[in-house]
Amino acid sequence: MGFTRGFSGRKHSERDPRLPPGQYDVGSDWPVLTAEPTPTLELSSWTFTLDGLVSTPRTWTWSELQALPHSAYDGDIHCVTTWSKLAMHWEGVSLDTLLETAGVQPQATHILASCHTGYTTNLPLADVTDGKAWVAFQVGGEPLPVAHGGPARLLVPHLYFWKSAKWVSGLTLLDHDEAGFWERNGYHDRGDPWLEQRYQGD
Ligand SMILES: Nc1nc2c(c(=O)[nH]1)N[C@H]1C(S)=C(S)[C@@H](COP(=O)(O)O)O[C@H]1N2
Ligand SMILES: [Mo]
Repeated sequence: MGFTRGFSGRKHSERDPRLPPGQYDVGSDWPVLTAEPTPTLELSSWTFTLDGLVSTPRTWTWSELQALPHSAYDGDIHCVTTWSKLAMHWEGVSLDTLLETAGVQPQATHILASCHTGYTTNLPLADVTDGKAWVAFQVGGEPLPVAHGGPARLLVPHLYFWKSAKWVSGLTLLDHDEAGFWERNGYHDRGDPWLEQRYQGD
């Protein structure tokens, strides 16, 4: 309550503690940022594949993915162009579940995420394990809209949102780092919003 806040001495200008430095709250808006044409993907032919340094390369169909345990993310997302969207509710399948099924080889250190559209983004394996990343297909209790990556996208909310590849088609596990689309074009390799890792050299 603003009333209580006033008495506890908080200033009106105080930033929402959920906003990383340099970010603003978009409120109920949700900007769409897409570099490539938006695809139309049929659920009947949709797949998600884990390959590279896994014990068993695996491909899931839409119904196979849906049959796995779902898990939720309640929290915020942060775009490098300075907007953040707070208190979202997402559902999907944890990447832990998928990686466990495929079996991660011990040499694997990084992943390169691919999309049905050709977009790519790279991440350290440690940033997509231990409950930090999802293949997400619902937001706010509704199917993920196509413009936002539906039917399914990668969701890695603790990093800038360019890491959350829309229309994700799979991850390749690697023993080295391989730059993705924006990372080759000047964006930071890791993209931690709390450290303002926006561009190479930040
Ligand atoms: N396939 C694909 N995924 C993408 C992008 C893109 O251009 N293509 N843009 C990224 C960027 S820069 C951001 S900020 C978010 C935007 O997601 P939104 O359009 O759902 O807000 O998607 C990320 N994932
Ligand atoms: Mo972005």
